[in-house]
Amino acid sequence: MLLRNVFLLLLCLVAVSPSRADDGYRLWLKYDRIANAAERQGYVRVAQFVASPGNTPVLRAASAELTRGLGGLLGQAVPAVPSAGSRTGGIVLRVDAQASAAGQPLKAEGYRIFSEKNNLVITGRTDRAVLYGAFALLRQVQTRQPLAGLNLSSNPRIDFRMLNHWDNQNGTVERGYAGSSIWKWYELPERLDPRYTDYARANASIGINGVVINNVNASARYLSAEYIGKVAALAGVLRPYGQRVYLSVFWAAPKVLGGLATADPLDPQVKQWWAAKSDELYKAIPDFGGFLVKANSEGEPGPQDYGRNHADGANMLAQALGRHDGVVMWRAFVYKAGSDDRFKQAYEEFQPLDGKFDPKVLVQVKNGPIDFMAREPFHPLFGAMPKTPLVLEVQLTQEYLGFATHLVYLGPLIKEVLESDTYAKGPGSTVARVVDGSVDHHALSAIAGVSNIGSDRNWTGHPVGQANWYAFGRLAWDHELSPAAIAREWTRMTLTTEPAAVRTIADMLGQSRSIYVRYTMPLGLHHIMGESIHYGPQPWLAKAGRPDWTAVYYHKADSIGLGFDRTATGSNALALYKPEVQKQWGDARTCPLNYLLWFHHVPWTQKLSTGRTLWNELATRYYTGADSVLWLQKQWLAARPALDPALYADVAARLQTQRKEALWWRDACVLYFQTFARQPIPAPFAPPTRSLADIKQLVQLYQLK
Ligand code: BDP
Repeated sequence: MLLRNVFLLLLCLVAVSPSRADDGYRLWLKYDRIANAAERQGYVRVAQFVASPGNTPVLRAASAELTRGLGGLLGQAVPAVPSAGSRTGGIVLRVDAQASAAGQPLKAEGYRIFSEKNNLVITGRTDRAVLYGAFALLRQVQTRQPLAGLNLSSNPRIDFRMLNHWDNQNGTVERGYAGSSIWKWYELPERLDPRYTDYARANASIGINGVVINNVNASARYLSAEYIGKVAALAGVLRPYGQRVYLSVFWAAPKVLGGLATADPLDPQVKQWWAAKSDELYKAIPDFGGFLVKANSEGEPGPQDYGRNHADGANMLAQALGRHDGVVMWRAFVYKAGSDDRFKQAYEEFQPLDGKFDPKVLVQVKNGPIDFMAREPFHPLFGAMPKTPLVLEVQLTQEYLGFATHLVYLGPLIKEVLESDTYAKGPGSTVARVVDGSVDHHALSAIAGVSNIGSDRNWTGHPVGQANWYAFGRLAWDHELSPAAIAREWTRMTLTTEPAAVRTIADMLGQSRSIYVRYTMPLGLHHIMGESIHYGPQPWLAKAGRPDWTAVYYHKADSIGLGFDRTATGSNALALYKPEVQKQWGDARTCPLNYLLWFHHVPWTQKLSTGRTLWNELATRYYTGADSVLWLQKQWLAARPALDPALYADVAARLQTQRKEALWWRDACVLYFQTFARQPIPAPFAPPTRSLADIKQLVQLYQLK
């Protein structure tokens, strides 16, 4: 009897666990054995060993990744050897100060992969370049591209490719939805969680080379001797993977830590405090990257507290870095209470300072003028500060895009900003080219993504959040890549290589952001989400700590119409853009519908280019947007046979929540705006079955303490 039971139990176990459930920990670096034997053999012929004559920590990391990755993919050991000798059929890592591609010298981090005497050579001018080449070669195999005869080269278009962690010293993450911080400050510097290395590998695989490890709302603690030791330990893990560590700094640190009476940037003692602090940092971390600063923004202290401006503050820090090879990234996310239009404030404070910044300073600008909305016009500072290198900051953590609950692939959002034309130096002066320095010939260039990474086993909470980390890195390296191609690449590496499923999933990813916009803030609506938590709809929010934290400030619904007039008859924020851009958006009759309510107060009865009135179009978008979540569910179901069961179930469940919450958004917004438009829900859509009061109550729950 006992034996029979044991037998049955074993049978059950075999039946329910055909393979180890995919918990997402390995991200896109899965390296599972290629199932098709013939395909595998094709790779085996050209990847029999990895020869690495150089021996730096970075090259050792590259070689280890290749032996691990190829070993897994090919299902057999791929040994690392010091030199190829007379052997062929392997991979050779070569640092070559003269390395070039197509007759052009490679950049310091650019790589080339080519065939030589029946070996594949991965070369570049630095060991970091070779590391990036190693990951590129692995990507070829993971996405099943041929290796034989490969001739591939790539240069990064932007120098500093940064992840900004909004992680706090107490382990929480500001706007983090994937658990707590991955940094374990109380264990550092003695214990180095193995997860740090896997994090560094993932970053390196997509070309990220800088990590700001703490929140922009910074604690002074990180600048203490005790914490510098901890940060140095982390820097030691990231260094072999080509990543430098940066710190967000608390402006008043000289007071809090140094006991000074002031943090005035022009005070000699303050200057001296920062210079000594920089020396201390560089002694512990010789390749320390520099400082990120949020000052005089949302209550943070800053130079304006002493009657100085942002340039005074940033330049003082740049001078404190002195001879060290570091930079200051100074954020332009500032807005004051009481202005007629928050849209204009960063521009008004920063644009006049163009030309006043130290050469080591970059000004970091969010993609849009308000705050990481699901769709924003590009920030008017892009193209308006030709003498200052600008960092583009995008948000990967989905603060305003459904947390880790809604499936939203951000590749299209990031690309949309990069492709926007500022017309700063004529047509083609895109945000991408402003940021990569090519429009104004800057020596420094940088891009930053606010991280969506946390302690959840799968790193990002929503499995598709991984695609956002991935797409950010790939676009930071090369903004010419297409988000669709990146989605396919990520899907192949992470989920499945089955062609029909790859198409289905990439299609879902490609549509997901515009679906989200449709059921939350269509036609250019913005900032109508739940107060403080920024989750769910709250378009009726009329009272908050400040007027520009309400929803009514932005949508301006009244009996006549909807939207914020930012033309000359309104706040005139549109005038901050070049005339060509003003022309695109300035006339309500020709303004693209995606931006309409960003710039115009449009009558409810106004006919739009779709042939519908504003009210009918708005309702149609809310209804079709919410119903498109059903389409996402159908697609996901269609891909099911090609997916790991645990992963399938995880996303399927999140999609159910997404559908439910898309209906909240739809019902909340159509019922609320209907009180102004006073028109019926257009056919063929059925009016919501609940009342505005019902939905308010539901959403209000999220505001309860
Ligand atoms: C806002 C977030 C806030 C951040 C701020 C920032 O709600 O938590 O501190 O951005 O970027 O969107 O500084």
